[in-house]
Amino acid sequence: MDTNRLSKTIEAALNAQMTREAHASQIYLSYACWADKKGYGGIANFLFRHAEEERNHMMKIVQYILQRSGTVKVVAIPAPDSDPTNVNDCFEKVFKSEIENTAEIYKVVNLSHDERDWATWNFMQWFVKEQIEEEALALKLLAKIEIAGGKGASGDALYNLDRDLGVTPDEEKSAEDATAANP
Ligand code: OFO
Repeated sequence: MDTNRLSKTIEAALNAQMTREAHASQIYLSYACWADKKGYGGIANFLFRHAEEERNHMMKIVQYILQRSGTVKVVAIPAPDSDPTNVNDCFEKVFKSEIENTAEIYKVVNLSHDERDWATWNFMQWFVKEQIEEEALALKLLAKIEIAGGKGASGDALYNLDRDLGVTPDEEKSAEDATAANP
């Protein structure tokens, strides 16, 4: 008896997304190591924490595939791109990577919709919401570096930015939780 509750197409798409989340984790890990080596301890701390978050995203998909009695295929993770050239470049790369990941998540959502696989569609909504927050967080990074001087950020501005990011929370507040008193 076939107990797999996932179609072959959905199973393959979920496996691919699982590897993409692992790839995202490696990207954050490599940028964190780059930042640490440059002496940006706060930025490194922020990126190390985010590498962990992406790893958690990967695990959610692993668990979901298993829960649906599908097969998880653990494959090689593509290497991250080259190191950033400066902090501005680092944050731009982070934003680009999140946008690309959102596009891939939407593809899985579309597929599950096409197949009327509402369990997977529902599961993927967590990721859709998470990406709103992740993109907002990445945009915040870009805004901060812009204030600190963009590509030319240095001295006190960069020092303060680095210190700030060391204590920046992992999660961005969701717009859904906003109220007039607490926007
Ligand atoms: Fe930053 O993304 Fe996972 O989902």
